[in-house]
Amino acid sequence: MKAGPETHFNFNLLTDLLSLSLSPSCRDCIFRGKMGIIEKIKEIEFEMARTQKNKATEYHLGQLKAKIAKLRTQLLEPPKGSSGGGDGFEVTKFGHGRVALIGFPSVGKSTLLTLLTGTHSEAASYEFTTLTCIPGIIHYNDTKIQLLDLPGIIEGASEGKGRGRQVIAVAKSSDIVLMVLDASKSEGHRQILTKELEAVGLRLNKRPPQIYFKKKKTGGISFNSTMPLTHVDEKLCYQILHEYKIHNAEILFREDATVDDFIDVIEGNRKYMKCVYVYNKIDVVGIDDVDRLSRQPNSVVISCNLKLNLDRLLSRMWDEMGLVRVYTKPQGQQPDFSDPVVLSADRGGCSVEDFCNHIHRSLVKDVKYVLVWGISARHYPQHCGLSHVLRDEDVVQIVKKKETDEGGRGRFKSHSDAPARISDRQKKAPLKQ
Ligand SMILES: Nc1nc2c(ncn2[C@@H]2O[C@H](COP(=O)(O)OP(=O)(O)OP(=O)(O)O)[C@@H](O)[C@H]2O)c(=O)[nH]1
Ligand SMILES: [Mg+2]
Repeated sequence: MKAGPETHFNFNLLTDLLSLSLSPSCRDCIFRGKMGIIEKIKEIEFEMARTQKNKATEYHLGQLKAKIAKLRTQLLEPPKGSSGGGDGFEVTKFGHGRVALIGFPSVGKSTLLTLLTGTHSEAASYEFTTLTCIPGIIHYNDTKIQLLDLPGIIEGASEGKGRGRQVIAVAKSSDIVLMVLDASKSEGHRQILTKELEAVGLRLNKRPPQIYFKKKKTGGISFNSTMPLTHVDEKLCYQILHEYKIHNAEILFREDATVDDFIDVIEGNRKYMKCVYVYNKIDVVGIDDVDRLSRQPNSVVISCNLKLNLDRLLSRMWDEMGLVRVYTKPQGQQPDFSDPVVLSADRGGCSVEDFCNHIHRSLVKDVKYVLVWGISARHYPQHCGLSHVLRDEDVVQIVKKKETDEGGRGRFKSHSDAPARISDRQKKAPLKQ
């Protein structure tokens, strides 16, 4: 295998590299390749910091942002010719949702996991107590939610410091992130962690930008917007597209988006996730601080040692996950409230069709209509079709098609019982003379 200095790879630690069964010269090449990209990013960041922000430098800054986004994507790409595996924390998905605990070392992630799930995870006052991913299960509202305790991450995690990249990869695979912060430490930690997660394409508590973007084969670039744009203009977009070597595309801005939003849309690999900021250790700070922290957006204050506010944390987590429990009701019987079908918008959708598919793939074609009781119904029971969107705690009874429903009745039947091939039909007895 020949690897030039530009080879991209996603191994995180130098130790990972040393454990590879590659020749020393090859390892050296890969290492230099990665360092090359990180250095290039640093150089561009330095140039951006030096450049004054004004109308004249706007286009230049936009181009630099696009360059950084491209390099970051390169950094995340698996090495050519490999399966992209590497040494990650593989934990099988279990339950109806997955929640990852992300935070600096020694903020109380393992203590929280032990409290919420009953699964023991080593907790100690020294940093980096946890070295791998430890899963636990929260039983909440008739559902099972997988909670993952992860090693602490530090600044520079997105570039591979510590085991940062593996940790962030697990965070990406989860449904929501609980960012655990130490209430007694600097508030800057929240920004640092958010920046680290943003650097690898995670967007916390944001919705995808309302920009339509489609690459084309010919026809040049068509640029349109449904409202006046204050952050970008046509020329800036052209320059960014030029940076990506895109010369034919259709673009429609449906909101007053920023340059970063536009780059996110071009890159197309961003993950938009909900995040709850959990301030732990409120037992060691004053009541004023607790009050201030609890008023920050998407924040919950807790204390693991005193078991304060944990029920609030669970209910907040539940709300953010948006799980929809649907109970089934067999015809003529009471609903089965013990075992709900759990749906969610992120995992396949919440329509009646998704509900049927959840029970069995072949069910949808047999459904005539469903009867729905609950918040989503206008009156009880409501006759609904497959496209009806269900809400949490709805009760559903499926009414199946009957034989006669398929092909009409009596002489309107679309298919008779007669055999399809004429040769198979029985001849009528000849009329008597
Ligand atoms: N005062 C106080 N200390 C706490 C609280 N929760 C946890 N701790 C302490 O914080 C220290 C670190 O807790 P851990 O649960 O190991 O923290 P961690 O985030 O898992 O740390 P790493 O695994 O190293 O990343 C332990 O000594 C805990 O006793 C709390 O609510 N209040
Ligand atoms: Mg831990």
